[in-house]
Amino acid sequence: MGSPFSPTQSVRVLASLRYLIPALILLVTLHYIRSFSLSGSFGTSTVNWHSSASERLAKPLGEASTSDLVDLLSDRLGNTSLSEADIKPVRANAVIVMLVRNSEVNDAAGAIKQLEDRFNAKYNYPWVFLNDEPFDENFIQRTSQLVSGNISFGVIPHDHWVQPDWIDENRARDGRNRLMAQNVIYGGSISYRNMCRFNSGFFYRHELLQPYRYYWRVEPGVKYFCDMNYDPFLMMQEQKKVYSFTISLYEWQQTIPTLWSTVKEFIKEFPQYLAENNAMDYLSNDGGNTFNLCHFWSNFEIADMDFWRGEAYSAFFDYLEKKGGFYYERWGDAPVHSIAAALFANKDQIHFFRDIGYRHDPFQRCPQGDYHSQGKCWCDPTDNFDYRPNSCVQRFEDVQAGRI
Ligand SMILES: Nc1nc2c(ncn2[C@@H]2O[C@H](COP(=O)(O)OP(=O)(O)O)[C@@H](O)[C@H]2O)c(=O)[nH]1
Ligand SMILES: *[C@@H]1O[C@H](CO)[C@@H](O)[C@H](O)[C@H]1NC(C)=O
Ligand SMILES: *[C@@H]1O[C@H](CO)[C@@H](O)[C@H](O)[C@H]1NC(C)=O
Ligand SMILES: [Mg+2]
Repeated sequence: MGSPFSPTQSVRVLASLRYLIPALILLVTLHYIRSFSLSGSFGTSTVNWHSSASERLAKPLGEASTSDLVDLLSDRLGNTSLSEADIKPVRANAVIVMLVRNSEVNDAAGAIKQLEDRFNAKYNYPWVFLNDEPFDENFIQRTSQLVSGNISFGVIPHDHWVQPDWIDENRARDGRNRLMAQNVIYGGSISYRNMCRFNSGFFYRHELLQPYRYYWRVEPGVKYFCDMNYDPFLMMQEQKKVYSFTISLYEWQQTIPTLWSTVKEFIKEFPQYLAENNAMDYLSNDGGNTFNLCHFWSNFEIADMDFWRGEAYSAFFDYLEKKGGFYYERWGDAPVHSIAAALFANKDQIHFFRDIGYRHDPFQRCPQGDYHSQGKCWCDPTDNFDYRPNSCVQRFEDVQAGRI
């Protein structure tokens, strides 16, 4: 069993260089490299190419400047008209994003350190931290020293965060009291509702996220158990995925009493947004009449912000927003994102990361079998939420494989 995603050869050679040459040059280069590979194993030829390139540069490839690489490639390709413009970073247009409070700095540091060690130290994707108030010096200092890529700190625009004026506060208070009486977690919290609404409809509009397409959502305190041996952003891009998850479970019905009826109204009004090969059967056991509460746990997300920015989701979010359910009930960004991904994307555009070991209290998933060893995972493989009774992973897999 291989890794779930084999990067193309072109990506692998140049990913280790962290530079990408336009496709044409790439093909020529690879042809050249392969024609000199004696063992016939691509891995070996990569190593050969690395070491001979390093020798020629008289320095490790990681220290090569762009102009060094231009020289090297010009020489290899016998093309003297290459310029720095022909060499582009091999990374996706992606960012790692964390919404977090100053008071959570220790948990933030733990999550950052793990994602850097397991993945990002090799790729140096930028980090963006968002907060409803300015980050303090301590937070900035503690986090800046941990990251390998660029780092920025943003404050969320007031209107993207607070309960809108047009919300009927009496009705909202009744809703909070009702959930508190039912002992629903965060039932009485306004800030939690702000957070859910922001993550549903606003984070991808933040100024600091505008330059980017893909994002990886990270929460303070989460754990990453395994090494990532490839770039999941590039996998998403190459395989045209729009959304991905590690844990899938049932939502608390009390937090979303009218969400599904709102979804059905929306579909009736805008049937054009339903994807042809959608994953409705992941969300519903009766063809869409009722919601089975299955959703993807959104504290982990690697996804395409252009999907949220697109016509279907924008119309969907506006529709939900007008109903006021983020405040009158306690609609979570997890069911909102999940429903949208399942209905407006092709079911093959949703990816389950079987190879990512992940924990957000109180649940974790731990990769099994070869995934566990290939990722050098440190989690207990028997402590795995995937096929527990409260998990919807089986249903997702059945739907994706066409068994449901
Ligand atoms: N800046 C800021 N971040 C928040 C606030 N409330 C929640 N968050 C962040 O939003 C994410 C989800 O909140 P969390 O408390 O972990 O909710 P849970 O995972 O559903 O238990 C985390 O990244 C929190 O740090 C808030 O009031 N301000
Ligand atoms: C040399 O590189 C330039 C710049 O990318 C390209 O336009 C040109 O076609 C290349 N020439 C050959 C012979 O490959
Ligand atoms: C960091 O930001 C600078 C300035 O915007 C940019 O030139 C550079 O490429 C970025 N580095 C990384 C690793 O993203
Ligand atoms: Mg959390």
